[in-house]
Amino acid sequence: HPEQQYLDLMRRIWTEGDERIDRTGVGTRSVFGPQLRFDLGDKRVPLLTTKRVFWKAAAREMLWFLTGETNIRPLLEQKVTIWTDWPLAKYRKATGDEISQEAFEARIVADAGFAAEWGDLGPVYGKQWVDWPTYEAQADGTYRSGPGINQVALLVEGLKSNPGGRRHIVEGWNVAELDRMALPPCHKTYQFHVGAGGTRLNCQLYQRSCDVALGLPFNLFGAALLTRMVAQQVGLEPGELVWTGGDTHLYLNHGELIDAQLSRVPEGEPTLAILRRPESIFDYRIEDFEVRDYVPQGRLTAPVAV
Ligand code: DHF
Ligand code: TMP
Repeated sequence: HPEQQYLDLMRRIWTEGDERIDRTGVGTRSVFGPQLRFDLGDKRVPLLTTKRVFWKAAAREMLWFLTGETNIRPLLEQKVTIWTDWPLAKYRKATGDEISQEAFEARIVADAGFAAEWGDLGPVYGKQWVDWPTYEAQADGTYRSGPGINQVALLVEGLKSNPGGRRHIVEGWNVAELDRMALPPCHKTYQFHVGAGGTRLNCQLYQRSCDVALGLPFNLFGAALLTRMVAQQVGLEPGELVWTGGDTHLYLNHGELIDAQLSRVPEGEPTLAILRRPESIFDYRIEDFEVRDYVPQGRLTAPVAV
């Protein structure tokens, strides 16, 4: 079963990983440079069955990236709370206000001014993907900002005009702006590749830092969804998703989830149907996606390290 790769990676990190104190202070066990491969043919999708994964939240996050948004407000309006912890920590630290997560989220949704001030993550994925900033030198030696670059639009155009290209990349790692991001991008580089005699679209994601228990299930589904959307837009069949991790870790306080998940056996093969072909890569809606044959085992939860 393709999911066995995920469980094997989890077991290897937990038993052989190098233990260290990480940025969050929680501590991790970590390995460097593992790889997972998933065949996306026949609508197969890497969606874990050994625990329930809220794939719609991952899909809504991916659609949010494609809008260029970096404020969590549109996510919260859709009840997606996976990004709340970071703005919330910043707000509490800056104001000393020990507001609850629920109250903070409600206020972001209700109050546009509050959202503008406290809900923005900085120039993260969405901004870099569709509006990478440029600078133009002026005659007097100063710089003025130029038009942003839409990497995703260029990707689609490039795959159509030059399928054999080796430069089909969407990059989140804008070195000049890292210090203004709530978190520097984890899933930082997506490279696309047309294979199988020009018929299939492959994608390799390089993820510099990976929380295997909480983040990776979302990241695999998100990357598969992106690949499917791009493939549909350029008229190719989905090929292979290759996932490569940098610092690939398990947090030391995730032991209960890990023990429970490693005692389970993958069951069934979920598929992802895209019900419509929108005009462009930027016109997909959540209703366009349907996951079929997904019968996950029970939910497993663990605290996220902030
Ligand atoms: N920091 C850390 N330490 N790990 C992460 O995975 C992570 N992911 C981020 C931002 N910072 C991060 C963005 N993505 C969850 C999943 C993905 C995600 C953030 C959080 C998460 O908490 N998942 C839970 C709850 C899902 C839900 O309520 O919808 C899960 O059980 O999958
Ligand atoms: P870091 O910036 O110190 O590497 O911390 C980021 C943490 O968030 C790390 O545990 C990896 C995790 N993460 C994911 O696994 N996937 C994601 O999509 C995001 C945003 C973060």
